[in-house]
Amino acid sequence: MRISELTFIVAIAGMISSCGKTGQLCDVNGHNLWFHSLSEGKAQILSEDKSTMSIADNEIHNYWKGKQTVSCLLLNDAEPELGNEGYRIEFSKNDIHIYSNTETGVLYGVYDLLRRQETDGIMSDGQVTEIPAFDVRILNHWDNPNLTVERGFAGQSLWKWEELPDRVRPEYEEYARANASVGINATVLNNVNADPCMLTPEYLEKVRVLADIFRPYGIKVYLSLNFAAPKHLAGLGTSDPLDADVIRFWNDKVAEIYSIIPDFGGFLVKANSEGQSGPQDYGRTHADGANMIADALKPYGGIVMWRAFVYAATAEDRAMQAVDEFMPLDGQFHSNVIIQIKNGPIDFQPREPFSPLFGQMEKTKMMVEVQVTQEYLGHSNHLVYLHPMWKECLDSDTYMRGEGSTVAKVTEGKVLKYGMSAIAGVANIGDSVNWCGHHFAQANWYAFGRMAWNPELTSEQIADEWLKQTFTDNSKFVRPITELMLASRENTVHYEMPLGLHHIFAGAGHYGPGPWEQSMRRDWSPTFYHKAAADGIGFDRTMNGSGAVAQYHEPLKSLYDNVETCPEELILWFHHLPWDYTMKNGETLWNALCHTYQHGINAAAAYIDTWASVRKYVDDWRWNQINDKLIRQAKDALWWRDACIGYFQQFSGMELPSDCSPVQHSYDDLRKFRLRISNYETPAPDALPEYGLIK
Ligand code: GCV
Repeated sequence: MRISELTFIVAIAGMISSCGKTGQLCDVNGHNLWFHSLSEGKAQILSEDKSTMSIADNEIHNYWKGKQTVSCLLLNDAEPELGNEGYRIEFSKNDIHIYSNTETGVLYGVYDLLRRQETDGIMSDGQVTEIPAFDVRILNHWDNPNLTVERGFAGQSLWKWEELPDRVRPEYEEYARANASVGINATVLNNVNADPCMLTPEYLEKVRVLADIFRPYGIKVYLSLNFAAPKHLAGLGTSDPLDADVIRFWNDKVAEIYSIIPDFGGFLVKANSEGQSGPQDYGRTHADGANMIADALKPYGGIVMWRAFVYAATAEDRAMQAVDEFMPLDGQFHSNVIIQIKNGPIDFQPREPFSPLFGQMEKTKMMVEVQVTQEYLGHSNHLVYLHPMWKECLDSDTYMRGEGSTVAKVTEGKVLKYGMSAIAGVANIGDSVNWCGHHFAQANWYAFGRMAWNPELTSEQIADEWLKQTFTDNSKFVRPITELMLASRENTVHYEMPLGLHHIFAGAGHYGPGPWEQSMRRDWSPTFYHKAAADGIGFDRTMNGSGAVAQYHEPLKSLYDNVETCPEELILWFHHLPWDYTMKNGETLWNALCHTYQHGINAAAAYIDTWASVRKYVDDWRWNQINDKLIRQAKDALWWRDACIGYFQQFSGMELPSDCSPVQHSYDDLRKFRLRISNYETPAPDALPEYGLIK
């Protein structure tokens, strides 16, 4: 082994006693995230010296409890196969060595070691090598300069723009540390519905402060841009991407940004979508727009993440529009453009098939965008562990180049050679004391990072390690709560929109049910998606309907097209079926709907009992807060079932099966009142909104 430089860190063993390990109960507010068992519930800011190596040094010094001496060895590219961020840990009886080419890789190795310490992963001998699957593992914050967070349910924005650059809150470094500990290496600070002010010198100076704090933790800063910035900021008469003044504006703006933030990552762009400006305003294509920005970034190594979330009110089937719009542009995007695609073709629904675009573009880099914030999954009131949903997408086979071309492999750049890969998660973080509004929502932030590092990890493994670090490693707690977490996403599908139903939320808040709602735009109306009528329910996307199945490669196209082979959990996504259609188990579609909803409400009610059974393993503060939210979740599940079944029953004319619990809310009440969610954006951090009157 060639080791060009050696940094030696001596660990002090046995310094910390831990709540988690000893089973001792501490009252904590959740602010310590998954560092709970390390830090005994005390917030810790690390060393004064903010170099990456000193941070690594301090983490070991403060938190390593083992007997072995830990040393970190910087290889300085002596082992190219480890890349820029990979590391190797070698275990022996007396020593542990962490090797990496870079300081960031060493830091990742240190966090791996500490995770192993808390989750029984320390080996007496042997070695592990870790290399991240995706190059850019990025959080997307939908945070606005006025401190609101679009679809944020954990208080206000973490970024206190009015205080920056002068006042620097400790949470900024805590955020960086949390991200580094799970391998997240990038962040987009502002909303994709971007305020142009973010690119002004005043705001860039604020961004610089955050970038400086994040840098030693291996995190690069990116920004969302407003495509009309040349008009807004420079007073140009146009933002046409082929206009010479516009091109000059972006070249100058990018040069300015790099003079302030030399390792700036690049831009995220939402263009010609939901009212945002874009190249089509000037008769240009998405490729024209993306390439113009990409060319400005290229000399500095920056990238453009250009979103494929586009749809128009006029289209027959919103689920088809990304493919229709982007496929003709395949091959036209420059090498530093990557198309950012939501996991499903509509919009982060509790269950969607994977977006067919992942199987279609063969000459364009693509990345997955998942939503960590629970816009459509009960906000920060419901316990829903999202990793199973994301993994379902990543493991889906696109058949782009025959069997095995999963979404993960395509976007990792293993099916077609990409040279750059990325994955994004829309953050669920705010200034709430526990960061995410619900203590269990922290698991989704954690899981996003772990998945972005290694999409092969199972949901169970991630839940298990998160629970052990966040609460206790006592198996009497970990076993039942892991099971609860693993079932939680499917249960939420069951009580919100089973069997492939989608987009049946009330109003713009996307919290409670609104199956009866008709918006001014049909593609925002629940009735457009479920199409419940006397003849049945479901959206026909077969070759006899919208034809969306044709956007999938065989054998999926035929599988989805044929009602006999279409997976039942997606049957109403692809088919419109009569109420008495016979399901695989012999019951009618109506009865299957009722039973699935019932399953969901029973499961949500059972969470309360499971949580009661682990009462003695959890501190009072967190146990009570979670318990309150579980009660709310069970009530909401019932409300969802009553609303949907009550509404659909008008068309089916069929009775609830006798083994289902009776509907408890009258249909009139359900129509008149919505589940109150006090605010479209940023409800009070730890508030438990009551049922209320919102007409
Ligand atoms: C940031 C959905 C959400 C919007 C969000 C949009 C997007 O439509 O409801 O709040 O806007 O997706 O992803 O751009």
